[in-house]
Amino acid sequence: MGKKNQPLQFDDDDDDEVVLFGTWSSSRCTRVEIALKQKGIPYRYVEVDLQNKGELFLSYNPVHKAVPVLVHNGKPIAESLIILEYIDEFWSDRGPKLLPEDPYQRAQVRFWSNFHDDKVIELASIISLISLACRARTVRV
Ligand SMILES: N[C@@H](CCC(=O)N[C@@H](CS)C(=O)NCC(=O)O)C(=O)O
Repeated sequence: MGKKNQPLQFDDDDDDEVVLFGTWSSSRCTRVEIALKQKGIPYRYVEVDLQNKGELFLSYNPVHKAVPVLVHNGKPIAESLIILEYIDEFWSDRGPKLLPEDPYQRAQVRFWSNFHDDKVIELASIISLISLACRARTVRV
């Protein structure tokens, strides 16, 4: 399972080296962790400091510079929903299917994934801004 904060080393003898670059507060990273755990895929977790992204991390996601990034045998995959599809396709014979077979049910899963990304994350950002503002006010009083 996830081995947090261990140095990043690739093992030449291991055919399936899986490293997840994430941030503890990101639900997009959590959904990738849940998928890896559901499938029973061992992985190493690297916590990324979003205020100080290292060169290695930036080289894995130079376009968006965002977590999560899954590095599978040295090959990076970015964007949480694309990572989930990759996990489901590459390890199709392991654990439960992440996407159901039925097209209507697949559409439902995609609808709620988009809802999470468009609405829930936006709402969470607003709540955390309000809570920061409240905390600043409390300190001043
Ligand atoms: N569409 C992307 C969004 C990724 C994203 O925005 N990640 C945030 C954390 S939740 C991030 O790393 N932001 C970069 C930053 O704050 O500098 C996905 O689903 O993976």
